Amino acid sequence: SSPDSDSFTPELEKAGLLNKTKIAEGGRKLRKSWSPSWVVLVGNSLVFFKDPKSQTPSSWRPGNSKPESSVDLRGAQLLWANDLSSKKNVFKLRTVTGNEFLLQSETDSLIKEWFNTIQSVIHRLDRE
Ligand code: I3P
Repeated sequence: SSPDSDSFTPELEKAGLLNKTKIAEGGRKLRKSWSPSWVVLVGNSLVFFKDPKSQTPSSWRPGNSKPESSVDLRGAQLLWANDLSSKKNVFKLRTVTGNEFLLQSETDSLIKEWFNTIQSVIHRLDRE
């Protein structure tokens, strides 16, 4: 794509279904509550949507799907965190504002891809 479109259209890097729980908000610990989330990595943000499988077909239209929340990856930290859960394949994402999320998949290859892709975005932003 042209330099012009690059500067205006954030690049969609990755999208898929992961298990998610938020474990801290502004540094304050939260009670874990795992649920499936449709996760989209676009530009400098990780954006969370409701699990599309739990929605009615009519609600799952691009214009109809409001993000549940979104995370700015600038200055974020990413760590494998199998010590923080009884589940396998868990990593922790911590934002500069002290929000912490665990993300998990039963599929080893899938969670590794997510980890590597998010890590590369964080490192790119660190260099800017
Ligand atoms: C939690 C729930 C979580 C579990 C968490 C439990 O119980 O079972 O799935 O986390 O473990 O406390 P509740 O539903 O009563 O809140 P994992 O699945 O990640 O192990 P934890 O407290 O040891 O983190």
